Amino acid sequence: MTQPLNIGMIGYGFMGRAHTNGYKRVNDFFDVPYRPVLKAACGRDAEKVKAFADNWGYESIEVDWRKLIARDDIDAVDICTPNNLHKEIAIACAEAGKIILCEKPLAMNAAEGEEMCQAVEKAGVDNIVWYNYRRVPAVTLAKNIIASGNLGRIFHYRANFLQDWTIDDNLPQGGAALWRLDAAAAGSGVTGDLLAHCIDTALWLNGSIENVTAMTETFVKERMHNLTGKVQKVSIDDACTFMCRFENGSLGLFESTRYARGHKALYTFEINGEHASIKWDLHDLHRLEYFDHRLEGDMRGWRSIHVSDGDHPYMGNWWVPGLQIGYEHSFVHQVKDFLESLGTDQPAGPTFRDALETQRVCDAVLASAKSLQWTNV
Ligand code: SOE
Repeated sequence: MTQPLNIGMIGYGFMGRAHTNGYKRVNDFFDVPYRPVLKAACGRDAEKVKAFADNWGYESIEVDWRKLIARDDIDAVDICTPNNLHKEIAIACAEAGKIILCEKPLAMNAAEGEEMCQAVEKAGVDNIVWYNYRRVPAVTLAKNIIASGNLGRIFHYRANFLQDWTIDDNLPQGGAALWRLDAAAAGSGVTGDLLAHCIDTALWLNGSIENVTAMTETFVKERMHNLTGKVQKVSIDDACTFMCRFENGSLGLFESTRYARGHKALYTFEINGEHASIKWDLHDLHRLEYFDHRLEGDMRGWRSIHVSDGDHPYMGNWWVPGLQIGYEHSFVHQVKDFLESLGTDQPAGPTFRDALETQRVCDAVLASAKSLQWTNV
């Protein structure tokens, strides 16, 4: 029997839409024990939140997140606000006994994240953070291949997340659309927004990171602030590059920027092991590239696995073998795994605790960029 699970969504931007699509689609394709019900959407602007609710099918709206959390008919709260509100809302949700799905990064920094972890663990509420790329079938397949020991000893982990949307000096910072450029709302720039994805995947695929050395740059030093109307200092990192050492002895190299002209969302990673290597590219997200040194001479070479067969992760529930799926399906998969895990002792990660580890790496990266020293995580 499928039980209803009443969702309260806080925030209605890009992520509010991506998550809602996940709630709406999941039961059409997966046999899970719960059926998300779009109970209420919440945002400060009543007109805008009403338009979102009407468009996506939420039954009601709230303009005060505290009222949403106080409602008895809300089982799970999805936090899709700017990062500076995650902690307060998550702790209030935990105290109210709500299930929590929080947008990444978990918090503004690790200290806040630790408080959030303690709150959910004390309350015993199920929780998850939306690091969605884990659930792209090709990335899940990479996880399975690595976990089977197929690559042997790992030597290198390399990841990039490149964009170009902030190059214009006249782009303002702050406000509903551009809070990612405002350190007071976002905490950091590309480190928390983009590298956090790369770090989450890396920790999942390759284990803990011991220490880092990093470099950041803010290319445009001042921007008009949408909330004050004044030209203000830009305090986020526009670009960040770091090297690290993983606990398994492998070396990591990560780069992220919003100044790579021509790249819109180029997330790539490559892992080189003793026997085999794998690489993945978000722009070709259904493919996993694999090289196996153990294959005989003529047959040795890079293989491009089209991760669309019925026995590939998640794919048996979609179309027929060979037909691919896309970005939005990673959110459907996250909802599916989360619903299956509810109330069990096998949480679908990344939990708040898992995401705190990513946050600690981000903090170490930013501290290293400031001190110009190697920094322990
Ligand atoms: C930023 O442009 C952004 O939308 C991130 O916030 C998302 O997390 C990332 O998946 C795509 O880029």
